Amino acid sequence: MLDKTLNLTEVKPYGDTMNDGKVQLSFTLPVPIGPEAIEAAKQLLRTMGLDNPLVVYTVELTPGFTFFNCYGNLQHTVNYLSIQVPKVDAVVMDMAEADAYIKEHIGRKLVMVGASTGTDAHTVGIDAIMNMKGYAGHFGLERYGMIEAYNLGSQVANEELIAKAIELRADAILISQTVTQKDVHIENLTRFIEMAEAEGIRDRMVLVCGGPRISHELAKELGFDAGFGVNTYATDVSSYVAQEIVRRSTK
Ligand code: B12
Repeated sequence: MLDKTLNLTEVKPYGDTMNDGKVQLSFTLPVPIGPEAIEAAKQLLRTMGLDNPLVVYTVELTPGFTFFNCYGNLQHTVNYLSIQVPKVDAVVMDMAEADAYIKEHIGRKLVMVGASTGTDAHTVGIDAIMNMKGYAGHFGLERYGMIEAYNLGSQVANEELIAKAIELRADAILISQTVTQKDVHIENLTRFIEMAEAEGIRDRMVLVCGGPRISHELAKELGFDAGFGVNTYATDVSSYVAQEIVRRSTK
């Protein structure tokens, strides 16, 4: 709930009292532990715009490296009212509602094929969305009565995923990308879209990607229909895909 009595054009972090700007920060400096290290940390905090810098904890990680826990009062503010974030256009339904919606508006099971692609070996994200037991109290897509979910696992080549999606006549392809070092995810997702276009499935299937550094905005830029980041559940994906398929069929 938004506190409308605040000046939302100048929002600051909150700690003890409103607008005190209190921030906690941790970082490591490649210098030996000692008073000079603490002074260096304080100077950095001031440069970052933090008044009253306070180093509350230091520890030597290994000789020549010091870890810091610090507090300070942030001078900067943000204009909350000017913020516009591109968001996935869907009303989130729970599993029973999504199943009922698919039955009523589509009248058949939706087929969804997913994988963690390229060199990416992280499986927990795609499992959280697709596997029967799901994640954080939300069942995965395999549990849905009106969804046929195929989780191909990790390190799946784009070609393999596309071939399987064509074979299964999938309604949606779900890609997970966790490793983003040197923008490897951008490269891999871009190649996927190029292949999907070449195979003629770009507009036949709903293309979704997700991962800790994926936003809806980035996904759209790369040519996907939707993107999901952290704290996504199967309910978000099933609701979006079902409603998108209904939207497309009524166009
Ligand atoms: C577990 C783990 C591993 C395990 C993976 C085991 C497995 N079976 O998955 C192992 C040890 C194998 C591993 C290896 C590596 N890892 Co690792 N790993 C992690 C760790 C600790 C947790 C990731 C995780 O499981 N998160 C939990 C899930 C539930 O969250 P999630 O993935 O974000 O998923 C959610 C959303 O993003 C979204 N989502 C995700 N996918 C999808 C897909 C769709 C379609 C949708 C809709 C939504 C969606 O929904 C999910 C649920 O809400 C993270 C650090 C961290 N704490 O996050 C590092 C981390 C991801 N790993 C990292 C790295 C660098 C590596 C290695 C390169 C390390 C190395 N040098 O060898 C290798 C890469 C291996 C490879 N080829 O991919 C970095 C990535 C940094 C970056 N920016 O790229 C991290 C962030 C650690 C770090 N701080 O450096 N890793």
